[in-house]
Amino acid sequence: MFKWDTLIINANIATMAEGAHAYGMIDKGAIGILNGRIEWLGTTAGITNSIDTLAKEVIDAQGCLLTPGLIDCHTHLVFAGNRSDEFEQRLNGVSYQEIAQNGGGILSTVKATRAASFDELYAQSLPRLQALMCEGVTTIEIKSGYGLNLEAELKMLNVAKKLGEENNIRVKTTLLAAHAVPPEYRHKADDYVDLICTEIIPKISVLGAADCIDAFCESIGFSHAQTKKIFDSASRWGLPVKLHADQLSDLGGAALVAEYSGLSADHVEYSSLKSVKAMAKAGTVAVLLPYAFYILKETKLPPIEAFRKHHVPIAISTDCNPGTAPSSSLLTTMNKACVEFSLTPVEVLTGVTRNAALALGIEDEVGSIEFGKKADLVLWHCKQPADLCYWQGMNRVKRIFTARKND
Ligand code: DI6
Ligand code: FE
Repeated sequence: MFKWDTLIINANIATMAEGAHAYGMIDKGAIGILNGRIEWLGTTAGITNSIDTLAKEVIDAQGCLLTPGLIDCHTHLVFAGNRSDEFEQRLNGVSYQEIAQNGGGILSTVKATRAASFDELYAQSLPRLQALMCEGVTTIEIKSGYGLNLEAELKMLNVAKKLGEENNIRVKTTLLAAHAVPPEYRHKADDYVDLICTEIIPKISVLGAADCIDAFCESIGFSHAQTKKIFDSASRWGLPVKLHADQLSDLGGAALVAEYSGLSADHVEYSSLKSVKAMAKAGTVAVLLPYAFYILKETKLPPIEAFRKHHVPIAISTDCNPGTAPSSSLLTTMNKACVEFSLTPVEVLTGVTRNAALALGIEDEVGSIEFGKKADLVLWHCKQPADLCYWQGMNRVKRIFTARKND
């Protein structure tokens, strides 16, 4: 009888454990995995038994880096259609407003997503998921928000769930019915908010179709008061909240989501010091989305120094979406977080592991390499964690370990 299913030896382990120094490195580390859980963690030299008798499979990492599986905690990965034509139009001088007036923007994706069958939506979304998985992403959050009615939002959420069931990845789903006002509610945004609160959220909650509720609180999205109504409904139905907050202007969104003890405030470029303090008090994570910042040529940086000073956990995510973040590369986003936001590689790796888990409320299960946590791990063809942020166009994944669903 073997003690473990898998034993990894001679790995340069970045545990990312809370309280540990920087990456929480263990040089020449070893990990024993049983039933998808980390059952033992130490140094290779600390193994006294004959190695071959300990596990069914022994992997000699030969000094390569081992990290927790990466977590992409904010994506709009499920959608139909393509907006490269808008990208091209914008580069030829057509404004966002003109594109939107001509039926483009979010609403063009809504049209395509509503028209797509479940299977078409699944097929179009799968390559984006696979691209992220190839880079070592083992947990992903996927939002709805291009359906904007119960039926189509549910279709998106069920596609997201099926993507998780059929591929070896943990999926957390988020209802983002308050992403935009659908065309049939034009000039009647309050009526649409009522529909979300009294029909969509209750049904989604009863069906268990989403783990969380999100909204786009912005002058071009939903107001502070409308967002509050949505959060009240979410609270009544027992669902945690998060928010697209203060991306283009300061509507006090980050403070609002903190008021509801929200999991995260996302984007947060324009958040005030008052909001930062409210987030610190509530334990709300700041999810930074440097790829959207880069595509929009935004110049207002998120209040990073204030987050550091007040110990607001920072997470990093792709925002994978067809408009403002056409990317399914978390590694590229990590590089952008360093260069655009001057975050350090330690902050960035923490932001796609431990703090991303915190932003999804699953920090007890994943996000760091610690005894008892799920064995979602990535072995890389490099030795230093900074290599993951540093070199572009090089996928260094050597092997991905994912705990099975029920482990
Ligand atoms: N903020 C954004 O930047 C995206 N959604 C959001 O709430 C835009 C999504 C899109 O253009 O399709
Ligand atoms: Fe987003």
